[in-house]
Amino acid sequence: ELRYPDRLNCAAELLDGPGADRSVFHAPTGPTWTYGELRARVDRIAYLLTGDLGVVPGNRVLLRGPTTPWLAACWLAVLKAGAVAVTVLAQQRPHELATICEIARVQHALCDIRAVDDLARAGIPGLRITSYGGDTPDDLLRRPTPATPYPAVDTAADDVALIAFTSGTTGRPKGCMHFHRDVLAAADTFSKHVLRPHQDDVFAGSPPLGFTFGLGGLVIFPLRARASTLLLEQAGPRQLLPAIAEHRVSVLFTAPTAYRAMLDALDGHDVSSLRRCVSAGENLSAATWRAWHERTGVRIINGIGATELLHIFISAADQRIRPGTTGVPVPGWQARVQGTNGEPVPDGEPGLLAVRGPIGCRYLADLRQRAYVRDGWNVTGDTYVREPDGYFRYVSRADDMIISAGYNIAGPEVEEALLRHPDVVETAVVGRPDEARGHVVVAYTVLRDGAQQDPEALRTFLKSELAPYKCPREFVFLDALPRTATGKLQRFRLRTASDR
Ligand code: 3SK
Repeated sequence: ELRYPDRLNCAAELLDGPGADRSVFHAPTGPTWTYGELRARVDRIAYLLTGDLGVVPGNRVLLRGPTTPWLAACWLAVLKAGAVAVTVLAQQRPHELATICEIARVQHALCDIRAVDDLARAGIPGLRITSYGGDTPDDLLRRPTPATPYPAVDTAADDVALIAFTSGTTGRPKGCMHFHRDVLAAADTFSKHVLRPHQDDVFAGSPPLGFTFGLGGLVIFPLRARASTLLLEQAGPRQLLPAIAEHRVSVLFTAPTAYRAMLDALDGHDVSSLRRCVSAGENLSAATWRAWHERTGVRIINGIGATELLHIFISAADQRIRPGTTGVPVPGWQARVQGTNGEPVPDGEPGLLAVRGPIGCRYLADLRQRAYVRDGWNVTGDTYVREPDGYFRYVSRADDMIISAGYNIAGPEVEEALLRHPDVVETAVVGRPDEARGHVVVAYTVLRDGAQQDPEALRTFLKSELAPYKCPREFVFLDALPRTATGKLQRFRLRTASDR
């Protein structure tokens, strides 16, 4: 069981420690920061927050900008000053930002100068925006501050440190509140027991810091391990591959789609520095796992996490990894598969995934809390099978099940089979309402450049991989699949397209 002192400021915990001259942040442009430099910059920002800007403990501070060392420093400073960080995604548009500020009652924002216009355009009543990274004298980073260390605000372990917003794949955003102790608990469970980083590791990856997958993988975990991290503003597969070689990245966080795209572009890139590769955000197919292993020798650590629970709670490491499954509960977490009323579901049969552990879902002023937390278990909205030996295998999001002519068909299972076809880059399989069958299976598919759009060839291929009733009746070829700002597939948009 994890135990933390009653009074705890997680930013101070992450920043303080030996080795002030060790590297912490690398960026493609600009010098590497040491832990000592980071601490001094965080202290300057914390002084400004609680001085010039009038922030008091408990105030919510919106953070917006590309992934840079300064954004990470602002996040740490907000927490060190006892305020609450509300980190948003660069892609979020003015009306979404306004909703988030309304729900979280945000009154202050620290914003990269390059992202200020959108935020200002949102016209959020009472919001004081302070920019950083510009060259005017009122820029956050140009103001004078005391040279002495900033004493961290004496927060309680269960004071709120951050509010992470999730829109899921649809609906009004929900703010998930996380405590100071939760930040350390995410590191002291998944990172400590599954990832097991060491001080010489260099972390990098694609998820933005506004997504807790990125916040954990690119800031919290490396700092907790006194390792360093490469913060990339542009972190698509085309930027990641050369960056891995140049900075000798050893721990990579990204999503299955990026692993597939990197496989296509791997030739000529040196990825021999990689020691750990983590995949989350979406289900990782066994085909992608095997292809990555074959080409790089690295066994991808698959995982499932949730913004509600901060980070990953089911995963597996090293020889315990079983391709095609997510893994087992991370030490400190419990998981089970249950029915819609919480009743047990036998091993081998699909049901709803429910988990509990050191971090829980706490939506800010949102009645959907009652659906997510039932009898002390967090019901994540994923359908899973628990295998008799305790491994958890992803089936679908609870609403991705297609019922066609009385058969239950899991869209992701059909997708996994289609992805084994050499011409298929991405695919999403959904149900289209149909009078005779209830639903029919439709596959929205992105093909490799130059590949022929041949539904019959794909159907013939699938019939050798799957029971015929699971094979799509229809194929729709697209240039790209609709995704949320955090890269999650928006199946509902395809479903609505299918309804027409
Ligand atoms: O989507 C996930 O699997 C995830 C993983 C880590 C942290 C947060 C999330 C949503």
